[in-house]
Amino acid sequence: MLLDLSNKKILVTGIANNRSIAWGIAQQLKAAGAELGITYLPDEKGRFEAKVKELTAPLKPSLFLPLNVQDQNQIKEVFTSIKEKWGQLDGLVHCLAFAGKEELIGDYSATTAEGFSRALEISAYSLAPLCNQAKPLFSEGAGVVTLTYLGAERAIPNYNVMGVAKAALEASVRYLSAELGPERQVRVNAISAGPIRTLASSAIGGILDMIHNVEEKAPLRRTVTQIEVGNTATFLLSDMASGISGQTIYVDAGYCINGM
Ligand code: IMJ
Repeated sequence: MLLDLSNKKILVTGIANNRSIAWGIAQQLKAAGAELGITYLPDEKGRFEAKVKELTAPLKPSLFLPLNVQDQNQIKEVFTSIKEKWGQLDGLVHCLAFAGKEELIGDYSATTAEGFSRALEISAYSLAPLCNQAKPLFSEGAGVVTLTYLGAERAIPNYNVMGVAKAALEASVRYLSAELGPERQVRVNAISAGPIRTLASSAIGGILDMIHNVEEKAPLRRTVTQIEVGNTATFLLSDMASGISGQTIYVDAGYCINGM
C-alpha cells in the first residue's frame, strides 16, 4: 500500500451519488486503510439517505449520519456521535457546495443578497463551524481537505457567485490553517479539481464545452477523475503530507498553468 491510513478515522461529507468527487475520495481513503464516517444531506423523502447508504455500504462506514450544514444542531450532533464512537478524529473531508440555479447563469451582478448568502453559507462558511466542532477531537497531525475550483481566481462563465464562494473558501483554508496548526499540527488544505461530470456540474450549461477545452489544452490533454482527486486527498490526509498546510493543490491535468 502506497499510503497508509490504517488507524485513521476520517469523516467524509458531500457524497450525493456515484459521480461525486467525495465518493472518489471515500473509496481511495478506504483503500488506504482508513475507517470512515459518512454524512448525507437529509431530505423529506430520504432519497439521498437511501442512495448514499447503498453506495457506501461496501466501504463499511462505522458512522452514517445526516448533515445539513445550515443547521447548527446537526453539525453538533455529528461531532457528538464522533466523540462517542471514535473519541478522536484524524481527518475531515469537506465537499459541500450549493448555489441557486438562477445564480449560475447570466450576469453575476444580478445575484440577490439571499442567493449570495446561501451560496457562501453552504459552500464557504460551513467549513468554519465544522472545524470549530472538530477542533477538540482532532488528533496530532490530523488533516482537513476541502474542494475548490479555478473559478475562485479567474472569471469563468456562469460560475458567478460560486467563484466568490470558492475565493472565500480558499481564504478560510489559510485562516483555519493558521488557527489549527499551532496546537496539534492539524493541517488544512484545498484541492482545486478540474472540471468533472458530476451532479454539481451536469446541471450546468456549457460544462461539456469546458471539458472539451480542457481535453484540448491541458498539459495532460484530458480531464481528471474522481479517483485522482481521491488519491490527492488521501496523500494530504496521510503523514506523507505532514509539511503541507494552508495550500490549494491543483488536480487539473495541469490546465491552470496555461496562458491561454
Ligand atoms: C458550475 C457552474 C458554472 C460553471 C461551472 C460549474 N464549471 C464547473 C462547475 C465550469 C466545472 C462545477 N463546479 C466546479 C461547482 O463548484 C459546482 C457547484 C454547484 C453546482 C450546482 C448545480 C445545481 C444547483 N446548484 C449548484 N450549486 C453549486 O442547483
